[in-house]
Amino acid sequence: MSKRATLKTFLSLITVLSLFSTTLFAESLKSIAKRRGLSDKDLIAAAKTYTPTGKKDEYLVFSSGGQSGHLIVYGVPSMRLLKYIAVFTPEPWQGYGYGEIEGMHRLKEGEIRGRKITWGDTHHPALSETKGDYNGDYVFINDKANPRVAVIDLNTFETVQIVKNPIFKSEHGSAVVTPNTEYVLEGAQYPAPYENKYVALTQENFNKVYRGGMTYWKFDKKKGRIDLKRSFTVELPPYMQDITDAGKSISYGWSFTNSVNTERYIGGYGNGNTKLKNRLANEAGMSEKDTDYMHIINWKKAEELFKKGKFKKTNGMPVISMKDMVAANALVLLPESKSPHGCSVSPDGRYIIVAGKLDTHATVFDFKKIKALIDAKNYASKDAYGIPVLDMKKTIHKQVQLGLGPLHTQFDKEKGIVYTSLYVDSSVARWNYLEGKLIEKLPIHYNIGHLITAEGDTVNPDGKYLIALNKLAIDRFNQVGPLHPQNHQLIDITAKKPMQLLYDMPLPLGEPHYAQMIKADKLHPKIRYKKKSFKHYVRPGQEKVERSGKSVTIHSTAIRSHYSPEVIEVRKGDQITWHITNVERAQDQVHGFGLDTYNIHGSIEPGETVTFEFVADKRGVFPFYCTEFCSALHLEMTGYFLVK
Ligand code: CUK
Ligand code: CUA
Repeated sequence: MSKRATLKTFLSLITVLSLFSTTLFAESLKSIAKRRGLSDKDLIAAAKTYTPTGKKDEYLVFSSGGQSGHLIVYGVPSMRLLKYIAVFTPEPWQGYGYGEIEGMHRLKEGEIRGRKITWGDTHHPALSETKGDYNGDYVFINDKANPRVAVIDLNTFETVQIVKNPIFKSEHGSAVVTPNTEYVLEGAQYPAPYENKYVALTQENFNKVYRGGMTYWKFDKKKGRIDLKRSFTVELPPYMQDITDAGKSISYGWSFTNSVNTERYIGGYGNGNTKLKNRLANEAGMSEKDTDYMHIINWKKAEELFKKGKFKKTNGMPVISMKDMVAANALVLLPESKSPHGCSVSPDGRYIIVAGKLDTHATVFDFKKIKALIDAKNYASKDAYGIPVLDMKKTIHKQVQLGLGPLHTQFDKEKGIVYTSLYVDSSVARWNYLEGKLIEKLPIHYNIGHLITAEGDTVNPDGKYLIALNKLAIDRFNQVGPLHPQNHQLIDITAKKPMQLLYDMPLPLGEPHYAQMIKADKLHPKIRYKKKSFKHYVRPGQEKVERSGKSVTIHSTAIRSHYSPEVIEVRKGDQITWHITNVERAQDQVHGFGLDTYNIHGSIEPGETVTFEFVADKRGVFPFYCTEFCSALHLEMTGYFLVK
């Protein structure tokens, strides 16, 4: 055949093949849809979320891990899980709490009053911000149960600090950052005495000694750590402070915190009485009044008071009194529909949207009006603690009927458009808060708590995707016993109308509350550690075992596929300090280190030096080995630790 004829045959063959393959593909797509019972809508949803191998996600979500005490990272739109970051809870794979000294130190740092705490109730992650936009440097997360806040460095996705609140006994409005991450906010929840003392639960004591509060943890950006010495707390009444947001742009310098139980109801079960009799149960007693209070705090002024030394220390925490805050006109209360939950500041900082769980409305407050009243000291009344109270009517921009159980709100790219979760209705409301108009509702499954949109709480929301963080899954997944996974539902919000449900993702790790969605290209995590950045870095060839009395220090290296040294002999009772440097440079070449029955496990990442400390308190022969399948000869990556 001539060259030209070959080409001709080849071309016609390609045409036939491509025709054949399109019909084949079209048919098979149809037949797959038929076989699996998929509608056209389902196929579109699949195409919008399916992410072929090797392709990356546009956004990353940092979700609280609820009672697991971890932080969960997943991608959008694929909804693929990427990482559980160990924060308040031991996690062996990452070497967090199993002998690796970094993780041990973190958990030690989180001990409260000498008690080791190995769980946390994480609710609200907060990505660090610059000028009100996520900068991708850090993420903070709170522990509601044991009032603590953690700092996670997004260079390594590792927890680098845990601070504990020395005066709160629980917290909730946290973690929240101010627009330049000047402060990380932590609001108390269940009022209690600041001191760690017994104070009988009488109404009088409750009113006088029990307290709420708002802590402003100073974040040192250079060090990447919270600076305890520059942090302070504003004393608040024993109202149950709840969700908090920081002001931005025109409301910069202020923070807003909802509350419930401004009735200061202390419960009907006291003094061993388990019968209700004439007393009300908590849920009724705490929602007797029609309104509760939003706490409006000028943290810039509080900062000035702190710097002037206008505080008293309790358990080492500087506390600025309500009296001093009121005198500085820096603490004001604003009535809001009773038992509110969400509190969200608009991207331009002007509006604060509050949704009351027991009210079908969302209220849009206008900060301009609030500020004018505060500046003029135009107050309607005072509460029992002498804190001025604003006239609610004078501060409202709009009140919009959305449905049953409105909770949290996030913002769209388009001005005025917001999304509010409706817990009781099990739906998401899309509405316009500037015009005060409900646009549409989308049913979700089921009982939504928080919802998030892409960068939806920043000065520059992206819109695009919405995720419903549902509380119940019920019948959405295969049954796995009475305890079900959580259900995060991905929703497409690019069209003006309607919203489209795209994907259900089960999350079997605690009950996440809030999450944040950040553009993936804002994150620049490292691939390997700089070996020299570790004090105990071990250079290959310089491995050794040193003894000084009962202290044995092992300087060892790990590389595919051996540890050096491989055999280590010590005496019973020796105090062991074991440094291991992973001298690998290649991406993802991680070595594990597990030691038989000593409850020691670690993760040694490329370039990293990890240190283990323990006492050789059991005699015997203990194999150690690499727990990551790092190479073909990974099983051979082992050694013996002998204790005589
Ligand atoms: S809270 Cu759980 S759904 Cu802790 Cu933000 Cu509202
Ligand atoms: Cu190193 Cu397996």
